[in-house]
Amino acid sequence: MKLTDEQFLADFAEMSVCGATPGGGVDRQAATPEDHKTRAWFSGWLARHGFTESVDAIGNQFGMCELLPGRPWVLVGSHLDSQPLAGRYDGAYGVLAGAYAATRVLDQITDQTLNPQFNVAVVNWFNEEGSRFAPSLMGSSVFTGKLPLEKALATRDHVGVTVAEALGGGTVAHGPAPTLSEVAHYAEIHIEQGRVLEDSGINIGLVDRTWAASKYRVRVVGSQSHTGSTRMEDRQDALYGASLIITAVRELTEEFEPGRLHSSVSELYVLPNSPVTVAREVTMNVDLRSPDEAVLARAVEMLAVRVAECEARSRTRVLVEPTHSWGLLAYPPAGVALARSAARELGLSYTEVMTVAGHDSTNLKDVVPTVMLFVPSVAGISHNEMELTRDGDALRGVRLLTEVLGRLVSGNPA
Ligand code: HGY
Ligand code: MN
Ligand code: MN
Repeated sequence: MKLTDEQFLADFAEMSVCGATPGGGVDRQAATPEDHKTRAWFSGWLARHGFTESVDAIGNQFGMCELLPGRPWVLVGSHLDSQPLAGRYDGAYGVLAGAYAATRVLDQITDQTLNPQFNVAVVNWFNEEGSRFAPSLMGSSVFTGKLPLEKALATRDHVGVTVAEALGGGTVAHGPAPTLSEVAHYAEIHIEQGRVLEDSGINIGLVDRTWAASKYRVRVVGSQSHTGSTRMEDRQDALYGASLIITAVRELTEEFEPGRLHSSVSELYVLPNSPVTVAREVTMNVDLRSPDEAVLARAVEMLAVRVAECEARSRTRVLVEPTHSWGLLAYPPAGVALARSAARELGLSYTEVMTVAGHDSTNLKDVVPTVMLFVPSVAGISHNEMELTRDGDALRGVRLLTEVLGRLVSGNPA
């Protein structure tokens, strides 16, 4: 039985029950019970639709269809984990779209309208979000050799649980998963998480470049004391020092033309976090992004100067540790050309776009011929329960991904 568009929407709604939140979103941070539940749902879906499941040592989940034993694989997918109190579409849409595209390509092979040159696998990359376990893009970073497996498995969440322990709570590595050297192509579709497509009324984004990103962990070390009795001039208030840095990070964007630098501090841990005790230590993140590497480098330099000023003013010690970064590498032009040709054939409107967010394809594109597609996000809202991609846009994306995947699997990009 061939899978219909209605079935896609029904499957998406059913999957979205896993980790559902009262406000209409999902909360499935990596390797939590909610993530394990979603993975188990996907595992059942793969089994019902004829895929063989395998899971590698970092928890990347593959649905494999080996058509030509020994031949390389075309991978298609995204991620099922989410941010806290997040939307239903970020990542999960791309995994289910990939599964449907793969199923439809397999139907074409069965019908003998497509002659495969490669094997096909759908992938759910582990911990793309990096909210519980930093850094983000963890599963695809291990897969592409950018992050050592042991380091990833030993990463702790903020209550001290390791990735290895959390994965063990519901995901057991099994089966021969594809490895990097066995992958011929990668394709991913994702919601835009911005509003370029919606504002211009265009169906599809052909992702040709990515913004660069630099992320840091910042520790502000002060001295614990009484909030009432300690003289102001004696205080070494870590939370005051952190608040000066938070303001400096935000105000850094005003030094550049609008849209050249995005900056944030979005995570804060305060010790001892008590109403009557001046904070002795604050740990927080800093996230800087730009479509221009020179702007990013300048912002990093300026931030170092401002952090030193905040440090002196608050009489604290500030330690800045880089945690994750990526450059402004382009997506392979051949993949963009293939996607453009496929969109044209299907009569879809399209435009080249930069991705501002990171994706698993950010990693894959550096080592494997990669195609990255966007569908519109209503009002550009993401990492929010209100995140929405309209059904028509979601279904158009599945059609395009099917066409792209079919061309990759047949070895015929034209
Ligand atoms: O953009 C990010 O940092 C995330 O990995 N999506
Ligand atoms: Mn995502
Ligand atoms: Mn995300």
